Amino acid sequence: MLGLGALGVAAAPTLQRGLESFLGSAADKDPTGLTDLLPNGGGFRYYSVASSVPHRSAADYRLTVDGLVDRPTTYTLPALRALPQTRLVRDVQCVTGWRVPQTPFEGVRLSSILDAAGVRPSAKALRLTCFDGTYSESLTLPQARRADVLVALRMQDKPLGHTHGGPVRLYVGPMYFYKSAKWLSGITVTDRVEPGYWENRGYDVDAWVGRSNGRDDEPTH
Ligand SMILES: Nc1nc2c(c(=O)[nH]1)N[C@H]1C(S)=C(S)[C@@H](COP(=O)(O)O)O[C@H]1N2
Ligand SMILES: [Mo]
Repeated sequence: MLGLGALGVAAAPTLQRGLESFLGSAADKDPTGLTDLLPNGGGFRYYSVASSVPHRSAADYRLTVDGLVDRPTTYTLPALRALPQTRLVRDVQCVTGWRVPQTPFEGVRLSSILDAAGVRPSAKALRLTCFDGTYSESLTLPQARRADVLVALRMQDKPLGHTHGGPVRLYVGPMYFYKSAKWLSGITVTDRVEPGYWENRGYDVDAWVGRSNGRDDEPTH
């Protein structure tokens, strides 16, 4: 009882603040799971909203594709490696401000995984889940089918290490880095967008870099 009461008191001022000040304080305090600068991380920061994340080896990793598809599929890591690989080099941009220029990512286009599964006509979106047991993300089908969205197996021309979400993470090139779910374990095709972890906490579902989360970097004419 005492614990619940204390929680209520602590939560009230937070709820009274609007989204803008939430996002403002987000930029200051960087609440999106930052724990530390990675040693030799080349500017990357380590993020995890889960306090500990199990390791998945090349032998025990699985990615399931299910939901509104004709052919639900489970991929092993060798199966993903055997598919055609696409390499993209873009700037990584976290919504809290840090940026890593020209970072190579390599993996299987999400669109080809969706085509192989046979997406049903009623489908509208994807729910992405992670083997940390906590994080989730979402994409609309048109977003997921873009050529710059990958199921990534490599980053910086190396196999994805555990800290960066290995062995497999999502890579959403045109969006803020929170869309790029680490430790990817599930792709479920759904009939509507189900907001992900940070989106349930005030961040934009459509997270285009420079055109979301209170930013509008379009040049004025
Ligand atoms: N599973 C999971 N994926 C995640 C996150 C997380 O906490 N858990 N954080 C996101 C955020 S906010 C960022 S900026 C990037 C950070 O990726 P990095 O740890 O490889 O730098 O991962 C994104 N994907
Ligand atoms: Mo982030």
